[in-house]
Amino acid sequence: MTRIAIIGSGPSGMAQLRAFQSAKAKGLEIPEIICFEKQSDWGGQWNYTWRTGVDENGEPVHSSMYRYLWSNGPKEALEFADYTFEEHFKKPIASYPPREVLWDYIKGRVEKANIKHLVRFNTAVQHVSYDENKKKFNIAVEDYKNQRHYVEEFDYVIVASGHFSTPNLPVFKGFERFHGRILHAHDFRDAREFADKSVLLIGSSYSAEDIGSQCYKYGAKQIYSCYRSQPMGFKWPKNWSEKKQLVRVDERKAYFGDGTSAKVDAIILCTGYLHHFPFIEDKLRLRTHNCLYPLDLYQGVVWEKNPRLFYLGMQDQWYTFNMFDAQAWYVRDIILGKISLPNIMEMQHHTEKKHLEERALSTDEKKARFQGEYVK
Ligand code: FAD
Ligand code: NA7
Repeated sequence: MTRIAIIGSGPSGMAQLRAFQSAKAKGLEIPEIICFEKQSDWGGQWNYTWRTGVDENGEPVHSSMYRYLWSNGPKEALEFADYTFEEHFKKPIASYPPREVLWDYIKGRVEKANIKHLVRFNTAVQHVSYDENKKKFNIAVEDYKNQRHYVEEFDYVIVASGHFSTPNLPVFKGFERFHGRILHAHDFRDAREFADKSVLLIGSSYSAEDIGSQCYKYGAKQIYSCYRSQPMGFKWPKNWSEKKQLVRVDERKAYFGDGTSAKVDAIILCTGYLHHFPFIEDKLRLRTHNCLYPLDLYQGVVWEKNPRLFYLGMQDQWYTFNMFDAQAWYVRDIILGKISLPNIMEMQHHTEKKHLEERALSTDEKKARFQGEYVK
């Protein structure tokens, strides 16, 4: 029987499980599916943990979410087509729900579909390779619960391991001398730690905006944020000041590109994440920065050089859950033979064209619309 491995049971992996279950419910024969998940529950980023560093099994902690995180986009823009918020909560809810509410919603759909038994929890994928002769993938995993290492063969592999977990950690002059705490957004959990403190945020994207707002809300004395390319440019409260790029720090002070300096107690690097797939052999490994149309992935998901391998959710995300659904249903239909793919030259040509189109987008609105078109 054809065997499919899904790596990760976050929203993307869950979407893939649901896509196959939906075909099965309609009477189609589907391949054997096994989803490997290194955490003890599904939900990916939404499976919040107080931990930082390594988890109970010694694996890098996956979730970068923090205690009081609320949705940064309206729920209307991420609703599943086959499972509405109203169906789940049995009443209308606000547009920007807190983290726990969204986790509950994501889980509701897959619990209804009864597919949790397809996930092998506490099982980290350690190596993926492809055997050209057999035309099969070998996946080596560590099953932490049963203390067992094993290798299994698969016909298709779908990588849904996320890309907001491995911090991008630039270093600035003087960091080694600084007396306060330096951390990355990935390790930020609770803003109360910074009450009455002066906090410096490096970066000007989602994490800087939201973690800064959390610090403000929970009583930070003073907030500085600094940007490399573009300021966020919002109307800040009195105790939030936006500065040009950090140049250096000493024991207590930060020095900025505009010649000013400020005393700070803690520095939070909101400098984004790396696409990091140490468990995938080189010839199958996606290498990209955070963008809307990565190279090497036809239609954003098909590994062009071996179209039995797929990556879900690897784009920067204006859309999330419904984009993962569109990708998962598309991948399912390729595997079920309902969609055929063009040859590699045509796939590459198409991807390069879209990648260049993205580079020409000059505003956030254009970027959001570009991804909206992609999802359609
Ligand atoms: P993830 O959620 O990252 O899940 C990947 C899964 O793969 C995890 O369960 C992980 O344990 C597993 N995994 C990884 N490596 C392995 C391995 N080697 N072996 C086995 N399993 C593995 N989106 C929104 O829609 N709204 C928001 O408000 C929002 N806020 C965000 C805030 C933060 C701080 C971050 C970091 C992201 C936020 N997102 C938000 C985007 C978020 O990335 C998506 O909502 C979604 O979680 C992505 O789903 P995913 O399944 O692709 O990846
Ligand atoms: P993003 O959106 O990738 O943004 C990273 C930010 O970090 C961005 O402002 C970058 O500036 C900045 N950056 C990166 N490297 C540096 C250096 N070396 N110096 C200064 N600034 C730097 O990551 P986020 O964490 O904000 O968001 C990721 C996801 O988490 C997102 O989807 C949310 O849902 C939550 P740039 O503009 O490139 O100059």
